[in-house]
Amino acid sequence: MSVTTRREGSVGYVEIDNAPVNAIGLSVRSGLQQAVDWAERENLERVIVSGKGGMFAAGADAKEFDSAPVEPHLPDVLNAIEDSYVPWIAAIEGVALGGGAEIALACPMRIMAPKARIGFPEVTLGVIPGAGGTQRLPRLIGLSNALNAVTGGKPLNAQTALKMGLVQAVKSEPVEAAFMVNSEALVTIVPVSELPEPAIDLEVLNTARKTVNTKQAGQIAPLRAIEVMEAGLSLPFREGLALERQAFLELRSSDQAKALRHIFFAERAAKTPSNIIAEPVVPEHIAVVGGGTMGSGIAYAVLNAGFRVTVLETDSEGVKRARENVEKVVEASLKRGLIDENKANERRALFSASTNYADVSDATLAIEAAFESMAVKCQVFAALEQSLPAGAIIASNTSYLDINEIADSLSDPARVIGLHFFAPAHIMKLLEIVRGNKTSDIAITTAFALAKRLRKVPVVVGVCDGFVGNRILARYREAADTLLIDGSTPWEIDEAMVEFGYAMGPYAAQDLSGLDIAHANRRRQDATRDPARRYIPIADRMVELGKLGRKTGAGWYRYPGGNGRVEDPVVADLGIEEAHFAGIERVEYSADEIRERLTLAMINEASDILHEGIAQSAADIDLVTVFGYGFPRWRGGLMHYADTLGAKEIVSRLTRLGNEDAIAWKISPLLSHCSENGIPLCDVG
Ligand code: 3H9
Repeated sequence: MSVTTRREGSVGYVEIDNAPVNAIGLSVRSGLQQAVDWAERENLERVIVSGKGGMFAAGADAKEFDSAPVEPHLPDVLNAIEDSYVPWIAAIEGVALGGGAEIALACPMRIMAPKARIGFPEVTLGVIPGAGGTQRLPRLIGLSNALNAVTGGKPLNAQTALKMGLVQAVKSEPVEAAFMVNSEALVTIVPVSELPEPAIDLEVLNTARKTVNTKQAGQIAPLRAIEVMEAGLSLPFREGLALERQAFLELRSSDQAKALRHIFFAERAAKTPSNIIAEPVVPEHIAVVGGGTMGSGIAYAVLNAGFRVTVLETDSEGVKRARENVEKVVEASLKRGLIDENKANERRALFSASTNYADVSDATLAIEAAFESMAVKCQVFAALEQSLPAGAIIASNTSYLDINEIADSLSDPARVIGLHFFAPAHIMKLLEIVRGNKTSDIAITTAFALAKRLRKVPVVVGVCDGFVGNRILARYREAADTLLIDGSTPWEIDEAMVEFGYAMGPYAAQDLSGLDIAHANRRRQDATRDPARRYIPIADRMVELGKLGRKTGAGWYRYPGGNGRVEDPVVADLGIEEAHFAGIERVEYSADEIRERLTLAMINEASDILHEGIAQSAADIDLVTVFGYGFPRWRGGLMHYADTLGAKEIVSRLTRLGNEDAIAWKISPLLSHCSENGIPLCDVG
């Protein structure tokens, strides 16, 4: 049974019991409907509803969203709860999200545990609250608060919920508190649906729309939520509810909702390694080699998860810099309210920096984040092998270098693995776990265990230049640079990709990370680059001119006074000049053509990556592109997006582009295979 009932005197106790998160699927809906009938049959004074396992309910079961809705529908069940002459009390522990929060709204009384959270995250799954949330919430907490809660999707803590009037009480034992409630007082509470609807406030509605258009550009659900909530302000409750239901069902089967569900479940599935069973090493003390920006970010991420950390540096200057860098991140986190002074001190207490490898002799995991040079890395790994206990895992944070070569420099290459963090390491969720030829299963499961503690999204990748993410990025940039010389400006390209859903285009992003990094990579690749492949020299010219990005005040854009960016005619001229030198007649590309070329370039490269076994599945590539490279989540990741085009269509467009440049647009064998056999890319792997 997914819902259990029991009677205690004149009080009924209803418990949602659907592990692991009490998702509200058919059996829970039916169980709740039966509980309403049971409470009336038993002539109970009141009913207390809560969730088993310290969790109220995580919302509708999103796994059911791919099939047709089956009765009883949640809005009807909740109306039955609200209309019942037996009043219900929601006793909320853990989370009450989406449909879970809507159950609570149907109860005349809501009591919340101090650490519980309540919220409406439906838009993060591409839908809107579909069981009365858009209609009851404004009546209960006012239009502005309701719009923020529904369009933002962020759950609220107990104190905020209490202040807003979303719950009536916060109690450490909500179920016990509910048993103490006076039933007579309970029946006098006006049901939420009968509260007067708030007045139409155009200013509040316009502000909500504006916020959505800037923060969630391209997403349809938040705007639809505003529309439905606005309509509800001048409609009787039941009519508003019908409108909400219609919008919910439409959105549920939309491409965006499918894409967001795909990413939601892919993220969860990624938490455990497939086909590997090995006891992970459980580190207490972690060594981080290198206290630069990346090393200190990694150190802070690891401190955040409660590990003791020692950063190793080469000299006392380095130690000082590492201390300052970590302290900077602690201060920034304090300032942003992510941690309080106590938590900051906990992190400071767990942190040390040293030049002495003997200080990490008990560390069972080391993460090297030293200079990107094979010689430096091999030296560091040799020193770590000497100092760490046997069996300790030694990881490199290299973005490009060959993990196999590093591993082969040690007597036990099985303990070597790549852990590719993304800057800022304590914020970015992606962790590429690089599996070398000889990496042990223990090293892999240790990496997964670490990712879990750090709340990162782990993706296993194979060894190649750039692994999965940077290899796709390199092709994206190459395709963009080709447009730059053949006819476009950086701002036209950026704008086209922002319209596609990226928070920033490739050139604004490069200005942020610095043009020197990509430049160093190009120099490293000089020796192995196919001489027949077109090489675009504009980025090299930028570096020659000292335009390295924001840090030098100018890159693809100029940043006068270090702030707002402006287009730079010198950069536009560079494209024209280089085209002239190369004898290219420039053409104008529309935003659609720009988007087509850049996305196809990435899809083609990603297909090769999958074909070569560097990525284990298309879903893994989706996670890499969304969590590490800003690909719009609501498009479901690169390969999910590719499947919306279809392999056949992609191959036909690539064939057309291949007439311009057969090398750059050489079609991946995997795409041809999928096209010929009608297989979606997401079914590969
Ligand atoms: C909605 O409610 C619509 C209504 O308004 C209208 C209806 C008519 N469905 O995240 P975790 C699974 S829309 C199905 O790793 P945590 C998850 O896949 C819904 N399954 O745990 C995983 O399965 P597995 C609005 C779900 O402790 C397992 O539970 N609600 C759902 O890190 C554990 O999940 C939301 O958007 C679901 N709704 O975090 C809330 N939720 O073990 C979405 C979870 O097989 N959920 N699963 O991999 C969450 O935010 C987090 O899961 C939660 C727990 C905070 C609850």
